[in-house]
Amino acid sequence: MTETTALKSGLLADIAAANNLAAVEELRVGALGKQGVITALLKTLGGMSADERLEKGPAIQDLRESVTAAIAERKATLEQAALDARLASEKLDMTLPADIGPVGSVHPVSQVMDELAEIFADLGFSVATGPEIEDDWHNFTALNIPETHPARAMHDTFYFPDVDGAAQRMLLRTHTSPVQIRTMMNQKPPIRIIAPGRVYRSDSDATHTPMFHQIEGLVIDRGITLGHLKWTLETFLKAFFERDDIVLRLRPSYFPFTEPSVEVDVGYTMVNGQRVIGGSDGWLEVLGSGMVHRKVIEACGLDPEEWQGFAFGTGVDRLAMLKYGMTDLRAFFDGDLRWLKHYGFSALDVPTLSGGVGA
Ligand code: 2NM
Repeated sequence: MTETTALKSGLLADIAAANNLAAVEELRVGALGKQGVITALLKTLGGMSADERLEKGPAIQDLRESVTAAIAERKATLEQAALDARLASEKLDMTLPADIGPVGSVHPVSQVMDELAEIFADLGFSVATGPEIEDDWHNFTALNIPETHPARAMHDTFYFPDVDGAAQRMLLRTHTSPVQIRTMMNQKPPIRIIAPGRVYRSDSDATHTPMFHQIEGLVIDRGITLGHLKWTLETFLKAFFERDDIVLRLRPSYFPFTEPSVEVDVGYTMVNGQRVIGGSDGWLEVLGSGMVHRKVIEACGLDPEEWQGFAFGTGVDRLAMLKYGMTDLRAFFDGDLRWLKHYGFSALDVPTLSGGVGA
């Protein structure tokens, strides 16, 4: 065996035995690096006679090629093994249940707001929003609420301190009606909107919290009548309570911003000592409504001879209590995890008309 063949079999055996990339690299430097044995042999070719080069050259070239190929192959094998090991150690079984610790829930107020948006979207209404800090004009004046109206008394409204030079006194909106005012001023009729959101009144007992949630609706078009109002509210209440035996009772009432004004009661039945919506054993007041007062339409820059409409309003918190059976309003805002777990909804139970709004 020549020196070259011996060197070749020795190097190939070493390469095959190298069990990590660092060892392969060490062999490569030792053989093919600047000071490597093969590099040294290649350098001897230059000093050989033509005959000697013809005799020894092919074996040296073969040695270089074989060792280069063996190193590349061993390197690739070890890299693939390292990748396989890493993939195996980092494997995640996506079919296992996720362990994400305590899970939150959707608050009944949010759930009911989503249900209402879904129901009214189906009737062609869009959702409108506006500022919770309002001025006197949008919250009262435009709604035909005169300076002397009791709703303006200090004990009901949270006013901000007067600011010198300010055009108007600012307040926390007492209802979402200013959203309807802003919409009528900025959007051309026909208008079909609902305005859900937080409202504030200086009032606090078992059935009142200083902040609560309201939803109001507004339709403005030509030739709108009380009949449209009644159909809309009946359709809404049937969808919301998910019952066909909903009975409405309309009573004449008074609001400064509607004429005529109508209070809407919904019938209930006693089941195991509990009031259940449906039937007509007794009545619960659920909505205020009416035909929008012509002074309100005028205040928004519209001609009341051309445009008429109806509006309605109700408390979201109260609707949630009626549908889901809570008895104490104050618990809504206590942030008690046990209450939230009991009355909360899964984030995945999105209300849909096909699947049931109160999933
Ligand atoms: C209610 C009851 C009756 C109402 C009226 C208006 C507006 F801006 F169009 F005049 N918005 N909301 C309204 C009418 C609200 O809540 C009990």
